[in-house]
Amino acid sequence: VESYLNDVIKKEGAAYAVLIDPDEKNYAEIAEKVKDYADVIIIGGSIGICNLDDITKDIKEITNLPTILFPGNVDGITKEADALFYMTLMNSKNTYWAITAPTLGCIKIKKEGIEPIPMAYIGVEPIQNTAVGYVGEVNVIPSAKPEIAAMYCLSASYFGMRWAYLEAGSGAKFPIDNKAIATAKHLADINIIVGGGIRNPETAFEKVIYGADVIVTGTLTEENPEAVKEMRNAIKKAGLKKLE
Ligand code: 1GP
Repeated sequence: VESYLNDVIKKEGAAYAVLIDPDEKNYAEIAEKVKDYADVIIIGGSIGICNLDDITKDIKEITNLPTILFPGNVDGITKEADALFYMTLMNSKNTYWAITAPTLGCIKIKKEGIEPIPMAYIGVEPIQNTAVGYVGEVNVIPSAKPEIAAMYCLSASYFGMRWAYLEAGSGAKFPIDNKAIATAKHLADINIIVGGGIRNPETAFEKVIYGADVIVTGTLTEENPEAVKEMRNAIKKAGLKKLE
C-alpha cells in the first residue's frame, strides 16, 4: 500500500484519502459514493465501538480500494485491512499515546500480516477542540508557530519515519496553516499528510500547492459524499501543477 501511495504521489503530485469512521452507521453508503474518487480509504476514529472486522471487510468489498487502518487505540486493528498507520502521537503529553499504545499493538499487527506504514502524528491548533485532541492529550502546536510543526516533521524523518500527518482534528473549525505545511516540506524529507477541517476544493488545492502529499477528508464525506468528486479534481489539479 505504501509503494502504491508513493506511485500515486510521484505520478499525480498528490493523493486523496477518504477517512471513514467505522462507527458511522451509513458507512456502506459513504463507501459506495467515494469509491471512484478516493485513492485510498483510511478507517478509524478516536472512539471505537463497532465491529471493525465486518465493517472493514464491507468497505473493502464495496470500494475495491486499498484500506489503511488509523487506530484510535489498541483495539483499532483488524486483519481485514491491507495496511495500518503505525503511528506515534509525537506531541502527546502522555507517553501512552506516543509509544505504549503502538508497542502494545505491534505483535497483533505482525501476527495478522498487516503492512505497517510508519507515521508521525502531529497535533496542531485547533486540535484542542476535537475528540483526538482530548483523547490524545495533545500538547497543541499553535498555528502561529509553524516552525514547531516543521521541527516535528524533521525529527520524525531523522527517526526514520516516512510519513508525517499534520492533524487539525476531525471536524476542526479551520485546517492546518499553509505556512506549517510549507515549512515542514522545506525542512524535512518526509511525505506530508494533511487533514482536519478541509471542507472545500479551494482549501485542498492550496494545501497541495503548499506541500501536502496526501489530503484527508472525513467530515465532508459524511455530510456530503457527492462533494468528493470536486475534491479529487482539485487535489489532482494542484498535484499536476506542483509537478510542472
Ligand atoms: C481526521 O484529518 C481527519 O483525522 C479528517 O478530518 O473530518 O475534519 O475532514 P475532517
